[in-house]
Amino acid sequence: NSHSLSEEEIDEYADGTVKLRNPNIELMDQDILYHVALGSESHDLREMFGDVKFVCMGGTPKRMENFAHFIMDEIGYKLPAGTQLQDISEFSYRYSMYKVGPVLCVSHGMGTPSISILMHEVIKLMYHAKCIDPIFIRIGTCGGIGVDGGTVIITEDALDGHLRNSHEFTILGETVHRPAKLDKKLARELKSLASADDPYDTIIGKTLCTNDFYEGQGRLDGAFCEFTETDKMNYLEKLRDNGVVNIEMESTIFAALTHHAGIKAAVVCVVLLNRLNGDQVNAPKEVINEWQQRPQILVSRYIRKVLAQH
Ligand code: R2B
Ligand code: URA
Repeated sequence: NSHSLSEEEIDEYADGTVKLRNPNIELMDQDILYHVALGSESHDLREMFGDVKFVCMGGTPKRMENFAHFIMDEIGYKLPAGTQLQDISEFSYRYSMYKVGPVLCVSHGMGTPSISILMHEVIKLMYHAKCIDPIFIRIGTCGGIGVDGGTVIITEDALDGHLRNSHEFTILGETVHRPAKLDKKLARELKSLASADDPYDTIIGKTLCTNDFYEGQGRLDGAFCEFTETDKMNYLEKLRDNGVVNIEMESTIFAALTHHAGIKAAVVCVVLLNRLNGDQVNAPKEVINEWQQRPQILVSRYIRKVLAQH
């Protein structure tokens, strides 16, 4: 019939493996994933990564190492006798990567350029390894807008600095926009796994993605500031009126690249401070460390639920 399929419907017809929307790759003798210290000929990527179902990424190497140990306990995964968890990308000196059975834990650094490089290589890794329907989840930190520190936020829509639900690329000197779409169903499912017993809130809302932590997020405490506190508050209130509940620095590119690759994705961040009350991140280190486990706990509930269904 003349009914045309939406992009979501077309995804369901795929065999689940990650398709590369780049014809050049299969014509190459080898593909070196330089920044994660892997290669399609130097490593048997299918053997090493073919069973990956979840790709969890977060900013820092340490947090992702902690998550790898945590998820190992949670899913009851046993490393082969006599082996230890290893940073697969150790010798890139750029990112760290740990594999715990079906869960790949990768650090992505701060901001768009850093996570963008990593995502090109991890999406190609999924392709070379022939992974079936991998789900990507970013586990991060953020500033809240009218939301207290310790709250967990699942991103509903990722907005750029102009409040557009897309990511702006500059390619060959041209501006290109790609939709920053996350999987709404996945977001709702994650939200449903928040427990009434959790001693903190888990909410869904819009996320602003910026290219800077200081002036770019309306902070008064950077090395420079050429706006007033009133300008700042007007801006934050405008964000809030548009449904924005948090600010971080990777969600639009993360959403745009996963969507472009046909990969289901979600962003789950913990709030480090309520930006309506200040700019400095001044919660004690132990408190922040505990807060950073909260997105991991939610994602682990999701992973366990999915694994239990198979
Ligand atoms: C959240 O925290 C980092 C800045 O402190 C940045 O990577 C982000 O998105
Ligand atoms: N990460 C951000 O990008 N902004 C904050 O305010 C806190 C963490």
